[in-house]
Amino acid sequence: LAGGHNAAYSERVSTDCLFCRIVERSVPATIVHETDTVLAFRDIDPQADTHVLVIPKEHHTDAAAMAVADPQLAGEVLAAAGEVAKIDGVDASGYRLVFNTGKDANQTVFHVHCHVLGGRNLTWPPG
Ligand code: DGP
Repeated sequence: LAGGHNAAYSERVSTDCLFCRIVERSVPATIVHETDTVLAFRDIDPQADTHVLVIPKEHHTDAAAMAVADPQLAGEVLAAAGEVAKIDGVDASGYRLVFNTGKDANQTVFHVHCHVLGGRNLTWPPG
């Protein structure tokens, strides 16, 4: 493995990962909420008045992989998404949580992130 790290280390931290760099503050982001295990920051290309990404600080590729590896952490990401909705004042009006997963969903960053979208009427089905 690159750098001689073992598999367990590689699952926690990916030096090639943009969102791991945001966690370590070497890439700037507008942070709206943080816990010991989770970070929430505004999307660089917002698709609604509220568009925040909630990520676990630990590197996992997608939502299912995170839930299998660490169910508690998956719950903490969802709880933080609820906190973000409260912070932005969209908890009462409603919001959408999205985990794009894989090619057909256009996942572009392979560090799991929950999109919190709100502040407008979100149409269904999504595109
Ligand atoms: P997805 O398609 O689900 O993988 O969404 C990735 C999102 O990440 C996309 O909405 C744009 C956002 N994004 C990409 N690069 C950056 C960045 O450097 N900073 C921030 N804040 N968001 C980013």
